[in-house]
Amino acid sequence: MPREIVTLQVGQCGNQLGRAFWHRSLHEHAANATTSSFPGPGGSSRTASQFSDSMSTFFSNSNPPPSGKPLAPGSEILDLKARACLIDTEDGVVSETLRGPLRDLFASRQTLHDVSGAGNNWAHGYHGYGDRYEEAIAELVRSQAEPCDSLQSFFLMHSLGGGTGSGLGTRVLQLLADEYRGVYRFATSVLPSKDGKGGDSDVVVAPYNTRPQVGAGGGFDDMNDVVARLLTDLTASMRFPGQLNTDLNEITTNLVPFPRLHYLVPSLAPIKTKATASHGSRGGMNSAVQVKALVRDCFGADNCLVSTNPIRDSTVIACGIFVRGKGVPVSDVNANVARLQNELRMPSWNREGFKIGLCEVPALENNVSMMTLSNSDVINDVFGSVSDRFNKLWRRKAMVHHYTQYCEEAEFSESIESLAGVMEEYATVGQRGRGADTKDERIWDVNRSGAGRVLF
Ligand SMILES: Nc1nc2c(ncn2[C@@H]2O[C@H](COP(=O)(O)OP(=O)(O)OP(=O)(O)O)[C@@H](O)[C@H]2O)c(=O)[nH]1
Ligand SMILES: [Mg+2]
Repeated sequence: MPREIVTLQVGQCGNQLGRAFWHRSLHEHAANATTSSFPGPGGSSRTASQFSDSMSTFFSNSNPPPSGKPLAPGSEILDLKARACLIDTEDGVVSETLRGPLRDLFASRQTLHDVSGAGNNWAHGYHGYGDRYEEAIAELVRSQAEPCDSLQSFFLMHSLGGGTGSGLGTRVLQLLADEYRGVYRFATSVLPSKDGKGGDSDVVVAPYNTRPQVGAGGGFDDMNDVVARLLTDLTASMRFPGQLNTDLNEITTNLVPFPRLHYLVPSLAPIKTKATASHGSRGGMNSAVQVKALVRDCFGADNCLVSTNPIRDSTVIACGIFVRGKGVPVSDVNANVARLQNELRMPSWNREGFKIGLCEVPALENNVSMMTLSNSDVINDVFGSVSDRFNKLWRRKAMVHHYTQYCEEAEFSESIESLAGVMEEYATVGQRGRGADTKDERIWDVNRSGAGRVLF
């Protein structure tokens, strides 16, 4: 039986990502819906869509108000609601969601918003709004978590460039860690682009907002849809049948060998956005050739959702490979894993560090598709660039006075140390992957209640 996931979307980007995500997951479930007979008026029978087990991961179903009685899987879909909390310190984006095409999925009691925003200031989001709304957010989360039979995980969607998603989002992650110890947290974090081009050139202080967390042109819609696909693919094999089912706990356990090294870099193949939907079909290829081509794409630079060097040139500490499509043989995937074990640089203690998921239900646009999540030292490219941009401002103490209205200057130094520590740990594991065969006992030190974080 699938287990529930509660989604928290924080700030503008988080809420816009959330919209794309709910739109996609609704369509995906509609495309795979089953119908059943339900009692109609006067003892008659009628057919209607059934609230399935697989839908219950992301959605709840209940009798319409005033009864509001929760309905179990197998019931007729009556009042379908997303298991979600919509949080922002401005009201524009959340209100738009509540007026838009997805409005029936959210009750207003699932939302929490203020009016004036955190003004692109991490400290304002974390300390100012965090202190003010901590209790209310805890209550909001409880209202979604308590009705779950077996809560598996929290999804957090946010950006790291502004003030609310990054600051208040961090606060939310801490709250979840404190209050739901055994429940995994999976954060989808949109990073400011490296070169300041694209949508985030508006946020000069983005490096300040990004740094404390880690101790693109083309418009947001396409990008948000790619993120939505990633999250539906990530959970496909726990929601739908397949030859190799994986749930989020297994993914986190396998991909996060050390608690601090929990940054997972995603790749998708094919990457099909609305703009490119008519290109790139691989119809007609046999499965073995197709899977090999998808693997090649995922480990190259073009299909990686973070702009870095190709994954295949990095040290890969652990990797998840998730395939969606009907009738893809496990042997085709295993053959590629065997090849990757030889080709990739991996630490000697974790050559087996692949987690595979195989889901029979294809993604919406493609008959066969693949997503990979790599825990790799390639992430140091990204952290290094955030660091450089941070230091350019920090050396002159530029903009710091905006932050010290809400926090001590010492927090800056602590976050610098924290990020340097993570980078060093990645570099050390990466070096070991490059040669020295070191027996590292810490592989067993898996942080069972740890968080995974997918970066874009
Ligand atoms: N991918 C993507 N990025 C977005 C979206 N909206 C904003 N961003 C990026 O997010 C960063 C700004 O963060 P926002 O999410 O707007 O800020 P916020 O969390 O609402 O915080 P404040 O407005 O400062 O209170 C910039 O880097 C933007 O480019 C979106 O819908 N998709
Ligand atoms: Mg905002």
